[in-house]
Amino acid sequence: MTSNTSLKQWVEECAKLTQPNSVHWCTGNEAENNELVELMLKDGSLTKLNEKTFPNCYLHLSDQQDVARVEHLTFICTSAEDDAGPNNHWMDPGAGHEKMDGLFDGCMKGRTMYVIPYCMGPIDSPLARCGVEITDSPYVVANMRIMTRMGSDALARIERDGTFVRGLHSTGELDPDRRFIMHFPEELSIKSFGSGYGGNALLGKKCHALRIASYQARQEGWLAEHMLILGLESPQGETHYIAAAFPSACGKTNLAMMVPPESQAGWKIWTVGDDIAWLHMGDDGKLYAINPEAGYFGVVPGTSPKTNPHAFNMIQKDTIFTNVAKTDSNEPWWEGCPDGTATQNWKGDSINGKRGPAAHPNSRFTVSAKNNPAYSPMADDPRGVPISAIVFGGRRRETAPLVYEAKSWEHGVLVGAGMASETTAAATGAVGVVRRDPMAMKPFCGYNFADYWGHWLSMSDRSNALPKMFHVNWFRQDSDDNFLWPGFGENLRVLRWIIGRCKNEADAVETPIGFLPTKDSLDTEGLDISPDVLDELLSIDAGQWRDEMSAIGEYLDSYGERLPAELKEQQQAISALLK
Ligand code: OXD
Ligand code: MN
Repeated sequence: MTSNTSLKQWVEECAKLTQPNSVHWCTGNEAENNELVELMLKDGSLTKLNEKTFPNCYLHLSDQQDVARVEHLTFICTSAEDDAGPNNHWMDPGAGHEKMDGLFDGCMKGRTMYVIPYCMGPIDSPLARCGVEITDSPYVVANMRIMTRMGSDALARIERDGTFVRGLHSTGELDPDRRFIMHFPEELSIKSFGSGYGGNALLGKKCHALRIASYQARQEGWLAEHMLILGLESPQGETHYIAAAFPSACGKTNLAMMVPPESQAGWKIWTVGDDIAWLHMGDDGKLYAINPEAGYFGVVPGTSPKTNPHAFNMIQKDTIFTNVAKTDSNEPWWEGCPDGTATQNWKGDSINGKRGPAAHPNSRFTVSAKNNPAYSPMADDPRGVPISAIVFGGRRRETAPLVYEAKSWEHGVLVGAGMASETTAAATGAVGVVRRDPMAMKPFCGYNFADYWGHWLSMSDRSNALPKMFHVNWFRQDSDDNFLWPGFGENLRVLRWIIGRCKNEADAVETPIGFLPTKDSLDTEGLDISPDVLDELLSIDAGQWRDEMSAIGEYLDSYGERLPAELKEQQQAISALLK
């Protein structure tokens, strides 16, 4: 229980509405976790994996219709529709509550209601914010314990601060027709019904740390972003921090945990975060970032000693696997896993003769950040880390060069706003279709993008010490579908150029779209890349860019009157240079 009366009252109201058998206040301690695991092993929602080879690892197979975020069922409920913007589905808050309360009515009958106090960010950080999730899912509790600082310490902070984000969740009957994820940013509250999938059900993550937090951040003068945070340490021991936004399932986790290849001996990458960054301006005008999360909810397929050795190693223990396949030796298996042979697929069926992937393409691992050998010692620093560079990136087979630097903060905001990428399996719907995904926040911005870009632009009125901004594209392909750039660990070469630019040490050529590396300033020694391919990676096609800029212009126009004039001016200036 708690001394905070508004929390007590809200929990009572939720219990009255949902009518659970009992209410359990989570402490986050080990005994509690063990009890929940036992319960889930008994009811079949978890299976224990091979204790010898995968100690303390479990497999959860979800409902087959509940494997990804559901953007078409995700709503922002603001009093004025235009405050949610064309980038969101909107519902009137009164109608939203009525709809959700109808679904929640009596939904926890026969179940336990868990009350999860959690803190997003280091528990003693002034940049952190707290929330409470109420759920009827022990799987959600076990995942929230890994993904957030959850339990007694968070409750104590909530009692000290007096404020918290309210999140009510029930898995309901998992009926896709009775599934909604609703956000009420003006009330700092969330209601999620009918899904157990991480992005829909672990309310601290996308719902709180991005949709609600982005709204709150605008009011309070900071930024809540879909960005990894990494530290790049040079052989001389100097570390620079980079925040990078990529759309879902485009390799943020891999980049944040990269192990430098032999050619880059002496360099080191430290992970601060792999998915979300909260950026606050310090008194010195620099942006300081914290990772609000405490664990990783990463895409499993493709994780191997080659693509991400740290992730591969860290998920050998203490991990909850969701929707992967299994071998005869009761070990998890996924496409790209170097060992074993799957005999059971993610649906729980024997593999024999079954078509399709064995592990679901959006199958996930949940694991504590403490398991990551590259976890930055600065990740728990309450002050956050100073950001030298902001990087935007997408999955584009053509048009976008390997890397370029924006000419100014304002131009950088346009680069972020114009981001586009091919869709992935992280959300339901078609995969591989190019769509605009500004700042990788299309599914996550809790208010009108036009106001959001205005908020980004306003940062430069407050500071002359903002990070430089860049755009990268690891995914260029030729007409035979071969990737032009080797990617993975070799991406470090690009990060080195980026930091070189921040230190005024690396050369560049100016083009209409920004500064591109000179051939000599990007280290390509030892890479098997022909001069022609390098040329293609480090140049722009004016015709393609004219089309790209006019598509960006049309997209910006769809935001109407609210669009900041500055953004359109940037777009027009670049279009003019391309003529
Ligand atoms: C995620 C996502 O799970 O972006 O991080 O979908
Ligand atoms: Mn994400």
